[in-house]
Order: sequence, then C-alpha cells, then structure tokens
Amino acid sequence: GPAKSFAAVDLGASSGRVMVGRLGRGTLELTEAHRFPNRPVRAGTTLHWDVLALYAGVLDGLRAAGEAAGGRLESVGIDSWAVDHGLLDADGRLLGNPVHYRDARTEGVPEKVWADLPADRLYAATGIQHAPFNTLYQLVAARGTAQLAAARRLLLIPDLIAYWLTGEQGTELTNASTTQLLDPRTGDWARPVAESIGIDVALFPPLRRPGDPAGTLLPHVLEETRLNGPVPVTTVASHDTASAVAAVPAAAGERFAYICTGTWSLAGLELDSPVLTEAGRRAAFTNELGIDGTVRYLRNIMGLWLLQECLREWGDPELTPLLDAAAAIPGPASVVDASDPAFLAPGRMPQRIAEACRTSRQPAPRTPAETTRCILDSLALAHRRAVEDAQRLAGHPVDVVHVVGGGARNALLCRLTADACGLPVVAGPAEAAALGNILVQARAHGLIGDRDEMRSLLARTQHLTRYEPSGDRAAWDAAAERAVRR
Ligand code: LFR
Repeated sequence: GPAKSFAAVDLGASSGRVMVGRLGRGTLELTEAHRFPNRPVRAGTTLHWDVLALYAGVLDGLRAAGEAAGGRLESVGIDSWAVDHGLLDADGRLLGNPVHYRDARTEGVPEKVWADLPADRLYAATGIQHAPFNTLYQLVAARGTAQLAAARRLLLIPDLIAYWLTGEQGTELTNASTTQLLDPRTGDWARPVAESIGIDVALFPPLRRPGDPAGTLLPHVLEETRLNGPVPVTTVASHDTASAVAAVPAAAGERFAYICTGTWSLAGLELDSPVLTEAGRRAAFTNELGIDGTVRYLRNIMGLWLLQECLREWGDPELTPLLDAAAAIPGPASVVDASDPAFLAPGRMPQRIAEACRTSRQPAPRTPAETTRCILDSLALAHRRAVEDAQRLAGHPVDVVHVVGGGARNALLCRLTADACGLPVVAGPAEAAALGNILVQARAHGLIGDRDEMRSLLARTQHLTRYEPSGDRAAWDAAAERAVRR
C-alpha cells in the first residue's frame, strides 16, 4: 500500500522535536516537523522543567506533523529523558512544575536511604546504578512536602504528555525501569524495596509495554492540531535511550556495543537478562529495560553536556570552527573522568574542567579549543572504559561500537572514540530515539516484523559512517590512566 506516516515526539534535555516517519514498502523517511527549545527554569531555589511550554511545543509539532503528512497520522508516540515526573492531585491536575533531575534536592539523599536499605541490597533488587537523580531518591527528597502529600498519581514525563493528549494514564515499562523501583527480572514493581522506604507504588498508574495502545487524541487536541481523527497514541519505548537502542542499526547476530550520545553518553550492551553482580554495582552499571524483554546494561557518562555547558559559558560560539581547532590540537593530552558525577550540576564548566585537570596534576586547558579537545578526549576514554567494563562484567565480547544520537554527527568525537576503543565505530543514525519511537509504532500497527527487521531497515535506509581505529595505542593507554579519578 501507500506510505504511512507516524509522528514521534522526542523530548531532550535541551530541545524537543516532533518528527514524521514515512514507511513504505522497504522505505523509511524521517523529516523534522518542528523543533523547540527546552529551557529549564530556576524559580526560588528549585530547578524546574517548563512542562507546559514543552506541551505547547508538542501541540505545535503535531499540527506541523499533520501538515507534513497530508492531515493523516497513523499514530503518535512519545519519548523523553528518564526519571522525572509530574504529580497529580485527586482531580488529575498537575501539582506544580516537574523538578529537573539536575536540581540539588537529592544531594545527600542516597546516603540517607542506604542507612535503612543498604546500597548492595537495593542494587540486587533493582539493578539500577546509584545516580542521585533516580526517581526513588527524588521521592525520598520530596518526603514531607505538601505537594507529595496531596499527590494521588505520579506520571513520568512522556506518560504525562500522553495523559494530556488522551486523558488516559499509564506507566511505560522501559522508563519505569529507571525509577529504581522496578525489578528487572520480573518487569514488575520491586514492592518490598518501595515499602521499606515508604514509597507507595500505587502512585504509579498500571504498567504498559512498548507497542500497547495508549488511547486516542482527545477532541480538543484534534481541534488544536487540526488533525483528522481518530489518531491513536501508541506506547513506545518512552525512555529516549531505550528508543535509541531499539534503533541501533546492527546486523542480525552482530556482536556490538552501543553509545547513545547527546546530553549524556549511555554506553553499554543489549542483553537478554540483567547482570546483578556486586562488581557491576561498583562499576556503576545499570540494568534498564529495553524493548522485547531486553536489558540495557550501560553506564551513564556525562556526555556532550560538558561541552554544551562550556559553550553556554563562552556565549555560544559557532561549533564547526571550534571543533576544527580542537581536531588540530595533538592529543590525547589533559583528560578528566567524564563519568564523574561532580559534573552533574550546571554552571562554571570550563573552570570545573580546568580544576579537575589541576587536581590530577595535568596542565589545565586554557583556550576554548583546548578545553573542547580535553572534553572530547575525555569522553572517548569514558566510552572506552564503559565498553571494556561492560564486556568483562557481562561476559559479552563485541567487535564493533555503534554510536547513535546527536553525537554521531560529531566526526571528531566518533574518530576519537574509535581510536580510544581500538574498535571500529559505526556512527548513525543521529535521530535514533525518534526512529526507534517510529519503528515501534509501525510494528504495533503491523508494518514491520521483528527487531532484526527494524534494524536492517535502518541499516539500509539511514546514513551511517564507519570509523576504523587508528592512532597511538600506547598514548591512549596512558591517557586512560590519567582519566581515572583517585
Ligand atoms: C538521556 C537520559 C538518560 C538518563 C538521563 C536522565 O536523555 O534519558 O538515559 O539517565 O537522560 O533522565
């Protein structure tokens, strides 16, 4: 039949976008219908998401998507960053703006939780690394607030957007796994964990899986977006990283690691079952859930956030000349640990990177180009460490590294990653999260078969670039030593 159009709402930490995917017989075309900024707002002492501005961007985007698709969308899917959420009162109204995961309210909270529930037991039950921003710690931080007392429902960000679009509530599974309140072996809530720290999992509406129906656009939404109804909303892997991993263009049987690059770098493996070892916990590996019962065994690395924050500080200079200048500097030279949670909060990033270099007795970068080079070398080394650690901890060797997400467009980062890892890097697609979102919808609507088929369609239709490793192994080995925190 003729090509069918699906809309992907993909919300990232610095921008949101609505993409249209057109699937025909063996063809897949992706176009951007609308992109809008996502600007966190500090009000009082709290860093918030401006979720109504995001929702307005979604509505504008759906209207533009409808125009691009000739008024007819087969379905809509929504993904975003993880862990954050809105709280609803008994009438289903949002209680205040969702708090940003980079807000300081969770400082010191994990340590308090572990006093009652030791970190090793928590990990054995949930498989989730101890990032301070996990939903679990956010809820403990909110304990005793009037807002949490009034809350009757908790909706993760994509589920909140879906609720406003459809009037229906659910908790999507891949994103639920990032709360640190889910048991990755059963795919159900880790009730004893939640109970032991006084979190009521009944706050979460029932779980739903990628591919499940999630309602249809409400009449006033159709009116505002000028779409012809009915338009179903389909549950996708609503955690953006899960959608991106679903869109890794690996060949059937290929032994691969992936790095989803953007604000974060999420580096690891796709496994059939969780690895809940103490060694994995110490190495900060997480077992988040993916589509089709897979496990995303990965580590969070600070990612291009380090560069984004520097660019902000430097008054947003043009990127291409800066990357060219950084590429011309010999490296790897001074490096920092790009998985250090010390880089989580916003502000003063060039200074913080220089301080980290001095602390480890390395020359501090002085110019934006030197700082950029330091960041990209450091990211490449953090990628290498995660890829090596994941293979060892999971007993799962790989032959190739797939780099997907926005960083796949950064040729210097991809080349340095290949050199540091000593493995070929296949870069692309850059819009992996949106593509994974669209393909899961298309599959639910019968347009495509299994995961291998999704991936081979991507490999045939998307622009990919291959980087063979080169450079000086000994220099990278020495730099790897300098990039470890002590
Ligand atoms: C990436 C991401 C990461 C998650 C972080 C915070 O966009 O979803 O996977 O750890 O944002 O939610």
